[in-house]
Amino acid sequence: MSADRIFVGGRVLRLLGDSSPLRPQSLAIAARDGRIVALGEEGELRRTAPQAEVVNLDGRLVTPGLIDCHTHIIYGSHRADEAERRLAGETYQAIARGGGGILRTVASTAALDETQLLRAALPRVDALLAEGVTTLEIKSGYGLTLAPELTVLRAARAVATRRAVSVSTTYLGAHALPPDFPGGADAFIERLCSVDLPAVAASGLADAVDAYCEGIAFPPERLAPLLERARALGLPVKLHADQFSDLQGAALAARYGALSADHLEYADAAGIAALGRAGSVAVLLPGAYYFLRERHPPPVQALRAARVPMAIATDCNPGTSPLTSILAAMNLGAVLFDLTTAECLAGVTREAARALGLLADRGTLEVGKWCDMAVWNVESPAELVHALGARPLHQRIWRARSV
Ligand code: DI6
Ligand code: FE
Repeated sequence: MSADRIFVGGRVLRLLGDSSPLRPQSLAIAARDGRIVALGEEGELRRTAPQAEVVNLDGRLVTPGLIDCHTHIIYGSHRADEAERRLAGETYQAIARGGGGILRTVASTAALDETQLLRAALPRVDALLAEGVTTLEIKSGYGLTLAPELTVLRAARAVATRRAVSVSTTYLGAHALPPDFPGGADAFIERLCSVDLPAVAASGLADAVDAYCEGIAFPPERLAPLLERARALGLPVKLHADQFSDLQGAALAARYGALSADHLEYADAAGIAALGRAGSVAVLLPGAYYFLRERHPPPVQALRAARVPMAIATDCNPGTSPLTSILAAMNLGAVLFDLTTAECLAGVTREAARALGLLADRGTLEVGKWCDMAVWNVESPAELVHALGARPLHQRIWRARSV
């Protein structure tokens, strides 16, 4: 198939999976209609498509476009005051039980309509795009009940109409128990299974379903029916699992063939083995770990041994991870979780795509995938990881267009 655009002169990291250590290749990349149609030697690609537009990358390092596979970027207001209270000695869990936490953001989110939510989120989205992000996952969850959840999901979808980025949406209805819900947690989950989840599925506004399996949220036995219902409705599942204690969230996620289990600080050996067998991705969220001053890092060595793929994401949310830098997330992953440069880079490309069920389409530079790329002003891949506050992006390419 003849190309309409050829990117030449790049030192390309394809992130194919055999990429440790990372060694850039001098490769030209030909695209047509936004997808990669060939990778190879410049002269050869030019000969096969003499009419194609040629873009010279001048020897720069090229990676797949970065993917932030876990964010809650649509929300009402900040909670910086709660961060101050935590530093003064209160715990995240105590603040949440006292009416702060997720429920406070639910209230500030309900105060905004879809347009206002989108407007509030766009500066955060722009910060990620300025670092080479070309695909962004956005969870609902600060709507909580059906109508506001649909509003949040619509605002999430609208991001992709306002910016050159792909958005993958996740319904997180089981994020917190609405105060005074008649019948309590059992009745709430029953309502999600019978009404909210089917309505969200029918709306087409969600690409996956997530749930918050946590002491301050829902225990695994309550969430099992919800994950089962999601699968029956044809939606893949994800799970916030084992962040503050070992609730056997990893095993629950694996049982439902989850695309990913996220956090995993306290996941045990059986849970990790189950994730390995299920092919689920471990999404590590070092921003939340850092902001909460946690001391118990996720079992990275055991995840490696069990061959569980590891992704890294910002978890951008106002409570536990007000982080809008995927490069900082990579650095925190390296410094706090001992991840290698290759793991950090794969964690925001190939494995992040896998965590969204989108690996067939993106996450590596291969024929047939979207031509989503980040072009960097750095010599070596390690510079992308081992810096904070640098602005190394030269150019973001989304679907073969420089944006
Ligand atoms: N994701 C979440 O949704 C929660 N933690 C996490 O990693 C809670 C976020 C919040 O406190 O608002
Ligand atoms: Fe989260």
